[in-house]
Amino acid sequence: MTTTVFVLNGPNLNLLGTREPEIYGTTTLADIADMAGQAAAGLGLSVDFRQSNREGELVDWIHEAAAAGAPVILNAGAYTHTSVALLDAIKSVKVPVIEVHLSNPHTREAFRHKSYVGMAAKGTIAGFGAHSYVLALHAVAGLGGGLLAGK
Ligand code: CA2
Repeated sequence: MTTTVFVLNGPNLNLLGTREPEIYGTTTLADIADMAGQAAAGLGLSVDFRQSNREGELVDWIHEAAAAGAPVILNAGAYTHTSVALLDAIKSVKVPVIEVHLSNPHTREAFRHKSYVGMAAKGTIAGFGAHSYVLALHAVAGLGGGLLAGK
């Protein structure tokens, strides 16, 4: 059976490719969804790719992934740096959650250096643009048979 990976994207990422190309590039979120789908297929995985501007919806989707036994790749956008609710959600589930970022928050403003997501994530991939998502899928594939055995 193919493992489905939930790829969850937070606020404003729907605007990718339209503004701040010097930071985030010109790739759109739809482009990233395509790239992720292709990379996943090559790894024997499938992706359920979503975006929301609402914190609670991201929390609900983490719960949904856990109920489905699906690993999560999460770019929580700015909620990364503010959301105790996302931290608690990640801590509450046994499926692995991998934090991804397009940019490297540690080379940016000080307020981006703290990650609530990273406090509970299995690991973090940041700074490789859209390719961060592909690298995260490789990380999920590398978890192999232990995938559902807990974090
Ligand atoms: O580098 C990343 O992936 C971030 O998660 C992106 C977030 C930022 O708050 C994090 O610190 C790092 C921002 C996403 C906003 O995306 C935009 C896209 C186009 C135009 C404006 C914002």
